[in-house]
Amino acid sequence: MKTIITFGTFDVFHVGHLNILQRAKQLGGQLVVGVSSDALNIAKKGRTPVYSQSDRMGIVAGLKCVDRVFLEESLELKADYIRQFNANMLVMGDDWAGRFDSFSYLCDVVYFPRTPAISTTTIIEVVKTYK
Ligand code: C2G
Repeated sequence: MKTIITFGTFDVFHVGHLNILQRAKQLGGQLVVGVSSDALNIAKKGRTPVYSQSDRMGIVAGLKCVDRVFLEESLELKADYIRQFNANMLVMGDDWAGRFDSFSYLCDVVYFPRTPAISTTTIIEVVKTYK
C-alpha cells in the first residue's frame, strides 16, 4: 500500500490544516503525519505552541483522513522518518515549495497550494483583539 507522509505543527487547528490533510489522503494509501514537538517549535521558531504537543497529536489522530501520527522531534530527521515509515510520497503546503526537493531520491515530493487567508498566526492576532 502507498504511504503518504506530511509534517506540521497544526497549532490552533484550522480548515487550512484540514484541507491539506484531506488532499494528501485523496492521493490514496495511508496518511502518516509528523506533528512537530513543543521543544522543536521553541528551538526553531521561538514560539511555544498554544496547544500542547499531546493535544495537537490527539486532534490530528482523531481525523478520519489520518491513519497514523508521530512526534517530529527534529527538522533534520525528515529522511529518517521517510525511511522509517516507508513513505512513497512527501506532501507539504507550497509555503515550503522547493525546500524538500532534496528528498526526491527517497520518495515523490509534492507541494499543494496553501488555503488562502487563514493561518494560526492570524487567528491568534484576531482573538487578541476580542474584549
Ligand atoms: N497549511 C495550508 N494552508 C494554510 C495553513 C497551513 O495548506 N492556510 C499547511 C502548511 O503548508 C503545512 C501544514 O498545513 O503543510 C501544517 O502547517 P503548519 O502547522 O504551519 O506547519 P509548519 O509549522 O509549517 O511545519 O517539518 C515541518 C514542520 O513540522 C513545520
